[in-house]
Amino acid sequence: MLEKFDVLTLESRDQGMDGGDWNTAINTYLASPGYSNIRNNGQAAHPTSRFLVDAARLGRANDLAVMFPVQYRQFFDTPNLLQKESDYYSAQGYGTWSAALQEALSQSVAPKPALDPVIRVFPAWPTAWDAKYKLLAKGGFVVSSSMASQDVQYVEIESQLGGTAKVRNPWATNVVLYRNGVQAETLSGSLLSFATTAGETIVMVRPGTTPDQYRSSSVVGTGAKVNDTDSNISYGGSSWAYSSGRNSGDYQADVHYATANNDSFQFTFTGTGVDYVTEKNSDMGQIDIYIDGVFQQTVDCANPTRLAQQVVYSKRGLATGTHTIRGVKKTGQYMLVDAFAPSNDGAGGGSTKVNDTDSRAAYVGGTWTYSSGRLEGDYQADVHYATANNDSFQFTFTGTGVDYVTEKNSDMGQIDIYIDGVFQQTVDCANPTRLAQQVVYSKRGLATGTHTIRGVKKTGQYMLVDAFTTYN
Ligand SMILES: [Ca+2]
Ligand SMILES: [Ca+2]
Repeated sequence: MLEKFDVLTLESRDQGMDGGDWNTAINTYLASPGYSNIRNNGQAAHPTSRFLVDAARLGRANDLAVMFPVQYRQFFDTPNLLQKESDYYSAQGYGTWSAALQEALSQSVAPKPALDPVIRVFPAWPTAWDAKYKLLAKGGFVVSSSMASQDVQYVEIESQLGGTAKVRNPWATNVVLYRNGVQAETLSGSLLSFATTAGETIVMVRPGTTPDQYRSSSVVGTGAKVNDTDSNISYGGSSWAYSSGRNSGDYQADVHYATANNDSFQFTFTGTGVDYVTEKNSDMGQIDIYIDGVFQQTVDCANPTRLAQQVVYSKRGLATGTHTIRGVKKTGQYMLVDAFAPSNDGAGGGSTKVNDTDSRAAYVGGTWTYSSGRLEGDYQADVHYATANNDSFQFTFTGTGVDYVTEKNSDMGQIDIYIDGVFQQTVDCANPTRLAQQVVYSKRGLATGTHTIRGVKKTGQYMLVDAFTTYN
């Protein structure tokens, strides 16, 4: 597709061919509504907006560090992630979303029309985000590269058609080429050019490093699935086996499985949430789940028939940072790991925690009581609680998402949750032990504006409200 900045690119700038137009392009970008709305005000644009593609073409990595999380909220409004457009569902936004991701990760752009394209790795990728990719570039070059700790580790080019490859040097050093695994020439300069033959694989590294040392660089994504083969997953115990080429619908057709109780898995991720993805079947059973070493709950993977890619446990609302999820096999013949999906909901940027005492929270019914100075770990040490079924709370907020934060305990039960008056689901706050500041319900992807979340007590002795977290 022709982009707005196909005739004025990072290569036009770096090869001195922009004729002074680069500054005009940047000024136009900075003056655009997309910049003020998405970048400065945290308001997501329509899913089909190409503004993030423009930002990537202009090399605006720092802007995209803000805008990718803002715009991603547009894809959370339905369980299947399709975009709801009043009377139909659309997948169109994924095209522009993925185009922006690709342009941030990898570009092959010419300085001017009719000149040769130049491959650039991570031209607009936020440097704080470790990433690894493989994407097709112009000229039949399949490019892969990895960024870890703000450092481009290597560049690999698979030449499908042969011909000359031009690459913008991602380092300020010379570059050593390995051709089909064998060390070859060393190149210097900012713009690298070298011949390739069809079918040849060329790996580029800095002097003093080798391609092999980067083979296992880890990927920690946000929202994307991480397969069970990832190096950030460790399998504890002696009964683990790996099964690939499965026809059960698993992610990448493979799983790890254990047969001994107390064998365990652990996945380390960076983000604010995680999904554990596995199969359910009649020969599977219970798994104890821990987050950061703290027991959360026992999940049950038993089901009369086999179901693939089941999210049997989700955690949200963690502090931004590195966390672990651990599962311990308790019952059943098998425990499986298919994949994980670490997520980042933007907490810490554009999220606000609101205490249960806020004036926007309304408590309806005759049994509501306020309890303060609690020692249970509640937010600001207080909660509101009700004891009668059908008593309800309602919280009105402005934003695109909300978390309902409460306690879980053995004397708590089910709550029906409504958003803007529409029933969403029944959540269950029952747990053998008391757990504070639990996100029992999350909503994302609402249209920017004013919304309400309402909870109606259905079962249990108590229904509590500790806090809400709102998202811009
Ligand atoms: Ca898998
Ligand atoms: Ca509170």
